[in-house]
Amino acid sequence: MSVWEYLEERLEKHPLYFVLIDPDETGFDEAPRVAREAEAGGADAILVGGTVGVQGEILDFTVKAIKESVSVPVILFPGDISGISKYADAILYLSLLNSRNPYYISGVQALAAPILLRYGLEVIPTAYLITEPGQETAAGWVGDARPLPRRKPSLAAAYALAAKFIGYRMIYLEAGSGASYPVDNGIVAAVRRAIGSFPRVIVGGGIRSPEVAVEKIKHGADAIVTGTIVEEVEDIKAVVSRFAKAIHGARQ
Ligand code: 1GP
Repeated sequence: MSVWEYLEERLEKHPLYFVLIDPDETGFDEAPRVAREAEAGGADAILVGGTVGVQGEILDFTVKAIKESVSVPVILFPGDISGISKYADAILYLSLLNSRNPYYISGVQALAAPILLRYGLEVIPTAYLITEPGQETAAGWVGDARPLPRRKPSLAAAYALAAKFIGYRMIYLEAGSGASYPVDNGIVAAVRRAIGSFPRVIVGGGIRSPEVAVEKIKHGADAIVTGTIVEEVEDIKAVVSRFAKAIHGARQ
């Protein structure tokens, strides 16, 4: 079964919860333990990636170690071409549609494509949209994004509809890792209204409680990503378990 089929099958049962491991933040040695605890807590998949400091042999080593530690899919969440590893199960093939820099919209995808083919990595075409307050985060700054404004959800909806028409399978609404507040509920709802049930919508950045995660699902998210919160707590399994229970029990 492909990772995409796995995600779709799970989505028929409940909304999804992904735990993001940024090896540069977690520490390369700690990443496999974090992944194990995340799986034990109920995460549906592990995302691995980050904007800076994640690449090459160290990334390969980390992804391989995570793969050997868990049975849920390990999916790359690359910040650049350096975020590719042949040891992962799949890659979110991100296009930052609201970047000012064409490199992040189609340039890096072209450079990456032959490598992905050679590695046989499963590709999940994903429109990456950075919303306010993404300008204060590394992803927004490095990706040269024009963050979609909270006060104009129709702009995010227009980008999402473009993503649907182009043929993306996922739309990742991103406030940025460690953002001071998450993607606005009005944006999530406007995107969902605009696109119907497909593409699937991932929401991440600045989500620090199960209650907020549930709000995003109720406004139309199919999947939630948390990263920072897991880097900050002692008992990872307990925290992931609280998020997983809330997200899996929530309905759109
Ligand atoms: C970042 O959406 C993810 O790309 C997760 O964000 O680290 O704020 O949870 P946080």
